[in-house]
Order: sequence, then C-alpha cells, then structure tokens
Amino acid sequence: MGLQIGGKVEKVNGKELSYVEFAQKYLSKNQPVILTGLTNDWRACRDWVSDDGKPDLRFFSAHFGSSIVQVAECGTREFTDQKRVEMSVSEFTDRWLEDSGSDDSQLLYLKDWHFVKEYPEYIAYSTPMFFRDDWLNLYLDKYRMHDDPDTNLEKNEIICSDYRFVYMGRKGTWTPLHADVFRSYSWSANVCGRKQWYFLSPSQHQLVFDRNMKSSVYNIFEDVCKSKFPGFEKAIWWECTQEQNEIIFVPSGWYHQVHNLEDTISINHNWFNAYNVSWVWDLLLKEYHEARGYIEDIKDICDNFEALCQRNLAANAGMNFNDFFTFMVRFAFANLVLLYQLKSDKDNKNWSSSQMVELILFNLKSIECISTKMKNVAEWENRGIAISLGEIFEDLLFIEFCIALGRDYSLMLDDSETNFNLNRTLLEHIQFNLLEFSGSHIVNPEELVTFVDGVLKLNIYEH
Ligand SMILES: O=C(O)CCC(=O)C(=O)O
Repeated sequence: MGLQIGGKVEKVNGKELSYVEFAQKYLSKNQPVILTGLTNDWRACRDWVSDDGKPDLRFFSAHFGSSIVQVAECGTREFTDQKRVEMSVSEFTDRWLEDSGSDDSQLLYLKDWHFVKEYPEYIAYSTPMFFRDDWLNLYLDKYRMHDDPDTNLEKNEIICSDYRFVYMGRKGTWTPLHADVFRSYSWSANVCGRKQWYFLSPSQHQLVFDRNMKSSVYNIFEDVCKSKFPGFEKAIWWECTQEQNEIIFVPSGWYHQVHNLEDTISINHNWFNAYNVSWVWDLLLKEYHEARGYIEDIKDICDNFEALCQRNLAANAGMNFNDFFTFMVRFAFANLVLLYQLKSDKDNKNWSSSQMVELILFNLKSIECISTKMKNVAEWENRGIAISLGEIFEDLLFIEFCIALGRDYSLMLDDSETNFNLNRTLLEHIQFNLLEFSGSHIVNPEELVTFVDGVLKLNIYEH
C-alpha cells in the first residue's frame, strides 16, 4: 500500500516576508514551509555549480579536496542510520565521477560536513535572517556544549563544533526517516539539484514507532512490517519537492525522509531558540530516564550512580543536565545585557516598545518557563554546579557572545540604530544592579527562575 498523502508544504517568496511574519506563521506554529528568492547572492551558487546545473565536483576536489568527511553508504543500514565511512573530499568526488551509480550499495552521500568551521574565510553563503535567532550555533561559536576530559578532544572538537553542514549526493541518495538532533529546527537550501521530502507531524509520530515506542520505521518505502509497526498505514504524510535555490524549513519534532531527485548539493543548519527550546529539554529528560533505565540494575553497587547517568546522557545526547543549565544561564544573562544596552541607548526613544525588546522578553519568559520545568525534576541538589555572575561578566567570550546575539537581532529586525558595542561601564552597572535580587552565584534552576523573574519585574522597561 502506498503512503497516504494529506498535507502540502506552502511555498512563499522569502523576499516578501518579514521575520515577525515568519516567526508567527512557521516558528511558533511549528509548520514547514519552502522559501524562495533567498540564495541569489550566494557564492556557493556560483562556485559550486557547473554551467549544466550539476555539482562542480572538480571545484570541490581542487579547493577542499583534503578535507576528511563522513560519507553514508545509502544501500547499507547500520542500526538506525546508514553505514558511514570516512574519506577525503577528493576520494569522494573521484568515486562519484568513476561510479556509474547503478549499484545501490555504492550510492555514496556526503553528509554533515562542517564546512563553515573548516573554511571560515570562504563565505559560501549567509544565513537568511529567518534562521538567525540560532541559540545553538551562536553558543557553539564561543563555548563547548559539553567538556569531557575522558573523550578524545580532537575528534570531539570537530563533531561538536557546530551544526552547520554541507550535504552532497548523486541522484538516488537519500536520508532515512528521522527527527532532528535535540528536536531542533533545521533549514536546508538546495545549491543545486532537487529533493523530495516526506514529513509526518509530531502529533502522528507514534504511528511510525513499534508497540514499545523503542524503534521507528527506517525506510517508509520498504515493506514495513505490519505486526511490528501496527500504526504505520494510518499515518498521513506531507509531501513536497524542493527545487534548486529553494530553502525548506523543517519544524521541531517532525519526522522526515528525504530523497535526492537529481545530483544535489545542499546547505543545512540545525538550530533552536525560545520557540522550540522546550522540545530540547523534554527530549533531554526523556533520554535521561532511558540512560538511567539501562543501568538501573547496577545502582546499588555504584559509588555515584547519578554522575554515571549524567555521563552516559552526555555521551548519548551530546549534553547533560548541567550543560543545558549552563547554556540557559548564559542566554538569560546575554538577554539581560541586550536589554540594558537598548535602554542605555539614549537615541533610541521608542526602545521599550521595539520588536527587539519584545523578542528579548519572549526569550526570558521561555527561559523562565523551562527552568520551572527543570526545577521540578529531582536530583538538582548537589550537582556541584555554581555559575558565578562575576566570572561570566568578566569573560571576554561572554561579551563577544552578547555582541553577536545583538548583531543578529539587529539584522533580523532591521534595526540598524542600536549599537551593541558593549562597554565595561555598562557591564559593571548591570552586574551591580543584579546583586540586588540575585546572589553572586546561580546554582540551580530555582535560582535561575528567581533571577529571570527579577529581571522581568525590573523597572527598566514599561510593559
Ligand atoms: O538532505 C538530506 O538528505 C537530509 C536533510 C535533513 O534531514 C534535514 O535537513 O533535517
């Protein structure tokens, strides 16, 4: 039986859409959309595509040939994904040019290439403003999500460095059914080629799982076992074709399977922000309970069972509770700094009703809401974490982090008036003010809630 197709993804001219409209219609409603007209000035669209519209493989080999990348063998399943091998870009392009492409097991698909991290000077594209409120990559540009002395640093460095990728594969390459890492959003732009997407909304996701909700369908086009996945036939899919130079927005938690209809190169980011960060916490909590469940039987013989659970959680999920908490505290502080900066900008008379203030307050409310969820989870006592206000404010990286956030917000909201060159006097002023309603350290989500609550009640804006 074929798939039941019930939904169609809208196509919208990105040049005629404001950030606020995009946020209301798609981020907040968590709906997919295809945006056109946003890649015209990308260097990638000139350099990476031959005159016949196909990927310019020789260009890649000549300029980036020595990069080591992950390549999926589309015909070989390994657990829940395709088998991956490592090779250089030159080897990948050589094999593409040599292979006829008729043998499925030889269908090689270059995935998750951290191109921006590897070639920061080569500006292949600029992230469209719709996707700039990106807490994940902004954070990873300055901090590590998880510091683990036990893991091989060098390897970790590149894998955890960011979530900005290039994908390259010939016609017929594909990606199995999945929902994105951290339940993040993703956007994907076709530099050349075309993709066919199949989406399942989160309200239906249980239909592609087995009875125990443990494993999900791998390929929606193979003979899916009815007794293992009893709900599969009832699923209603959304389908769409993404053409060259179009960008697709993939909402949080939507399962999707993707097929390259032509030889295709795409650029793809994963990200989250105030609209979907609660999905990240919900998934982390679920994965924590799973990590605990796996080792429950050794609890009594373990010196520090909770620490082991958290270590396993970080290994599986890429972060643990402390990592996520630190992340939230830094974002809360950064938003507060931007708020003060806006207020101190004397020229900006309408500051309190500006869209930027609205966005910052929305961010803080979302951080408060998630911290409230976090504080209701047991085991926050004695996590050994204490985030010092002083250390954060004196850290140059934090200042750069705030400036980068402010710059992105100015760009998204078309606000060129605000100057986010933070100075030391302002930071000292903020730090001094904070001590009125916060201790010198934040040690748990409860204190983060108190802190954000204090900020929201501050008399520095009139809302
Ligand atoms: O393009 C692909 O093959 C997969 C992309 C994807 O899954 C995503 O952007 O979330």
